Order: sequence, then structure tokens, then C-alpha cells
Amino acid sequence: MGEQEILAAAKKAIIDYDVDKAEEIANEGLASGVDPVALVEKGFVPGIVEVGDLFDAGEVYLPELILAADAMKAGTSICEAKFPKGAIQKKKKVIMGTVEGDIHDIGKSIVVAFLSANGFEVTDLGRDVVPKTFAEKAKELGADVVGASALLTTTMEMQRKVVEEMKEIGLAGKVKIIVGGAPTSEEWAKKIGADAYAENAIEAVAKIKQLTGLA
Ligand code: B1M
Repeated sequence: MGEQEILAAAKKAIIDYDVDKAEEIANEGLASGVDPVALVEKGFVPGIVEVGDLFDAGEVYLPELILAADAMKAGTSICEAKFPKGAIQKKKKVIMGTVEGDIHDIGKSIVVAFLSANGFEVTDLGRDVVPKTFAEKAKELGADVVGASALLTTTMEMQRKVVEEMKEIGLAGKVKIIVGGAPTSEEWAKKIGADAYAENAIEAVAKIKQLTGLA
């Protein structure tokens, strides 16, 4: 298969909710030299976005969304291990999680994988993380940056709570805060007092490099 066919097959595997196929295509794509980032961004992501649109239109339901997410995770986790390595010497610590009430973690996990591949020491708190935990873990681990992901308009507000908890514990200003996730924006980040916003994983790495004085 050529690159375009592999990308199309990756998208199709998600739309077909096919975990085995997603794994097979990821392995085949990497073996034939397809860039792992392109495989995720131009193959698997368009697949999950299409399933999301079908869900939005009422053409598929939650069980299908869950199956598609399983296939997505299977394919992307194989690619994540092959993300290009950056050359950061000085280790900076990042705490990352999806906010309370929100269990969307595919995008957050991609961000974590990109950061790790770029030499950051990342602690992934997982999903549905209460605001206090972000702050407490930041203190406990001596983090340089705290990242909070939110995929629902209803859970964006929890990012503001993370900022508030960071102020409460006396870390705001000292430990930088970055937010991201589809419904969020630069404007939202400013509004809640976060230090940065990133639209995607590549931008997250660039912004965190800036926040930590590496760029
Ligand atoms: Co849900 N979901 N979902 N869902 N889901 C969305 C987000 C939705 C837009 C679908 C739709 O209606 N079109 C909609 C939200 C509507 C809204 O709030 N405006 C929605 C809904 C409504 C729901 C439920 C409420 C459905 C229900 O129960 N009735 C429910 C909520 C559960 C909960 O969280 N409490 C729900 C559940 C689920 C599943 C569990 C089935 C599954 C998630 C599985 C998982 O993550 N483990 C799921 C999925 C898969 C989606 C869609 C289809 C795909 C999300 C995704 O993974 N995208 C999504 C529709 C869509 O996005 N088009 C949808 C791919 C991923 C690579 O992109 O996450 O945007 P993304 O991450 C990007 C950037 O945003 C950025 O970088 C990433 C990589 O480039 N980024 C950051 C993300 N976090 C960052 C953090 C940073 C920086 C950058 O720094 C800290």
C-alpha cells in the first residue's frame, strides 16, 4: 500500500470500529516508512472526527463512539512509541491530566506522548482529575508546568478551577499553566488566567518550551 492508501485505511479502521485493523495499519504504516505523526493526524484523527460528526448528527450512538475510541487508542498508541525525539537536555517536569467530569483522554495522551518524546518528564494524572489534585501533584513533584485538557463545553470551567487551586496553594505565577482541548481557545486561556493555550500536540510542545525558557 502507498502512503495515501495507508492513511485512508487508518481512517476507515476507526469508522469501522476495528481495533485489530487499526493495529495492523499502524504497524504496516510504520514498517513502510509513513511518518507516525502523519499516521495519527492525517489517518486516525480524521476517522474519529468523522465518527464524532455522525454522533453529533444522531446517526451513531454512544456504544459506537466508545468502540471507535478503542480502535483510535489501539492505533495511536502504536504510533506514539515512534514519535520523533527532540533534543532537550535539561529535564523539565510537566503534570498533565483531563479535568474533573471529563473522560476524553485520546488527545491528552497524544500531547503527553509528544512531550515525552521531546525530553520532558511528564506525569500523566489520567482523566476525570479534580482541580486540587493538579495543584497538589504540582507541589509534590516540583512541576514546572501544569496542563489541563477539557473536551466538553461543560468541563471547560474546571480549567478555571485548576487555575484557582494553583493560586490557592501559592503556585500560580511560579508554575505555568497551559490549557487545551477542542472547545478551548487562546481567549479562554486568557480569561481564566492560564499562561498558555495550545491547539494541538505540536503547539503544546512549542508553548511548553517557551513557558520553561527552552525556546
Ligand atoms: Co465525546 N464528545 N462524549 N466521547 N467525543 C465530543 C467531544 C463531542 C464534540 C462529540 C459531538 O457531539 N460532536 C461532544 C462534546 C460536545 C460539547 O461539549 N460541545 C461529546 C460528548 C457530548 C460526549 C458525551 C457527553 C456523550 C454522552 O454521554 N452522551 C460523553 C461525555 C463523557 C465524559 O467525558 N464525561 C462522551 C464520551 C465519549 C467517549 C468515552 C465515547 C469517547 C472518549 C474516549 C476517550 O477519550 N478515551 C468520545 C470521543 C472519542 C469523542 C470524539 C468523537 C473524539 C475526541 C477525540 O479523541 N478527538 C469527540 C468529537 C470530536 O472531537 N470531533 C467527542 C481526537 C483527538 C486527537 O483530538 O481530543 O481534540 P482532541 O485533542 C487534540 C487537541 O484538542 C489538543 O491536542 C490534541 C492532539 O492534537 N489538546 C490539547 C487536547 N488536550 C490538550 C491539552 C493541552 C494542549 C493541547 O494542554 C494542556
